[in-house]
Amino acid sequence: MIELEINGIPVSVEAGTTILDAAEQVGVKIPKLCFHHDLEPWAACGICVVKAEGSPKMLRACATAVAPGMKIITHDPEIVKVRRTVLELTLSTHPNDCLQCGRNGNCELQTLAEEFGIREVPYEKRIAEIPVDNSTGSIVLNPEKCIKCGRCAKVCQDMQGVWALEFIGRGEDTRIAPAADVTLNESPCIKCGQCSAHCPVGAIYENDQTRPVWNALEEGEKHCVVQIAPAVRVAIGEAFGMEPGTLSTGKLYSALRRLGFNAVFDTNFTADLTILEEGSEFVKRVTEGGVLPQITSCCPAWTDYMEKYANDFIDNFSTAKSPQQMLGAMAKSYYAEKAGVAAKDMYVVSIMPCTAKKFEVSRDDNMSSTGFQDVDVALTTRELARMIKQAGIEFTELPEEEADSLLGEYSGAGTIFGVTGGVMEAALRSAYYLITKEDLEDVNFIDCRGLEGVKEAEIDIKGTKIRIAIAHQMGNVEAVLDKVRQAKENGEELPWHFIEVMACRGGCIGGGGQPHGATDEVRLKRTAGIYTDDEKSVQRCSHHNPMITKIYEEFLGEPMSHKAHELLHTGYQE
Ligand code: HC0
Ligand code: SF4
Repeated sequence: MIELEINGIPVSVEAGTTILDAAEQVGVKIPKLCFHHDLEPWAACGICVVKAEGSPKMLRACATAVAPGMKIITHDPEIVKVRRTVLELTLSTHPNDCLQCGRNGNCELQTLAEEFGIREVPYEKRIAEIPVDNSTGSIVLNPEKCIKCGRCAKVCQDMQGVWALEFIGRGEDTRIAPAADVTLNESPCIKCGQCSAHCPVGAIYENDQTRPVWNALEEGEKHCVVQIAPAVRVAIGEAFGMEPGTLSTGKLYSALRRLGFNAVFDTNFTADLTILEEGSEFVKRVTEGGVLPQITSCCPAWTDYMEKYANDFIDNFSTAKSPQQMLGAMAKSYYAEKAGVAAKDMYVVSIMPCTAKKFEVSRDDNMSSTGFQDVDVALTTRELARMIKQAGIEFTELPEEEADSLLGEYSGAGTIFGVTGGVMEAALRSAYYLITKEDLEDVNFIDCRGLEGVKEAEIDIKGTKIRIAIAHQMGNVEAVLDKVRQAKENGEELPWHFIEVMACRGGCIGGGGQPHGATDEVRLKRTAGIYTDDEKSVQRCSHHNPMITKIYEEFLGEPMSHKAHELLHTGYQE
């Protein structure tokens, strides 16, 4: 342990701890802009400067490790003056249109300007005039607002391994853009939205589609139904001051009814349906000698990545649509029939923790046999939080309601889709039954859980050994794919039979459309909320969801039936 003093307070921390983290441990907050706990520090902005006794120059707290006996001063008039200058210079190249900004109220620059009492900026205002890029339909890049902190590029390169964003230009003209200055849609971007989740200001944000949803609700011409994704329920509370991980499912159902939706459904229901389809597909591949390893396809950023960069795995991809798409297809067929509404008059909205889901709804291959796009609009958790506020709904005071039963009842297996390893764990719970016709005594697959980048396990299903891998955070995925490629090339035994991939760290709970401020601490709290939901569920396995049984009996026939294929399966671009 290293002993030091911060503002005269003795502190003892592990070797390698930065001054910034050591200060946080004694309740001293050092301002930061380019630094984010997910990323390696690179000391770009200079706002975190501190003094160390005996050091001739100020140190950057984010990138300087503590040393024994250090005496650090984090705040004095001279330090505050330096920080103010950093802020004033940043503000001199930043527009003053906070009132119309998507980050109004939770912008890190705005907060600092308020804390420092900035009332005027003594430097000439120089705003870059570069057009807004909304080419992806998922995320919007507004270069005017960029403060060149570099977080977005770092997250895209280091965490996601995508390299869609980088610094281009020199000197004053340096800016963040896709390489070669193409549009985002022409770039390698996979629309995961992690850049928007890490941007401290309003330079990259979700494509706000709340207007068309308001219009549909106001006009009342369409039968509007809504679904909520697994991970939304443990994060939306944060937008209303609740602790990360607070389970808000019942309040969400009430809020959506108050917004005017005709029916409130749950994506967890179709997560259960996905397991029956994808689990049966897996069992078929294993028992009948299909292409292995089977790879999950429900994360649209991962699907985009595979189609662009890992096309050799196209036959490994599960053909099961994602739960979001399945719910749309079931709403416009089974539910529409029951409700006596024509599919053309249905308007399906989904609330997702994800920006790439906006892209998924418009993929051509998700035009189902209903003849209509499965889901009309996908909103992020952040967009729904704004709609709830606009409607004057006090979210924390809402009563707990139930979802509409036809497409709303779910098992614990459905809810754990929201965390890394959850789709695999849910699939294993049912694959065991599908292979043995017996139920597991213990449904908890602990090896599937946690934030380790790649998790592996071997499961013995009454003599059939199934090897699985789970990867999350896009940058961790290539190594897994390479291992499969190598085994194939060398004619060796495949390392795994089944692989789950989620593009975001922690799975969907860490999605690019979730409330800002996710760190591993927050991700773990959201994850705990999901497992609580699983544990308190009456049914823990998808095949025990009574509404799933009913839907097969009444409508789909059996998993992988012709009808199920038409409605619930898809294909990928060569
Ligand atoms: Fe997910 Fe999903 S679990 S991708 O992370 O499979 O976005 O929450 O809705 O569709 O269910 C996101 C979350 C979903 C889908 C489900 C899957
Ligand atoms: Fe990179 Fe994801 Fe942002 Fe695209 S959405 S620029 S892939 S971080």
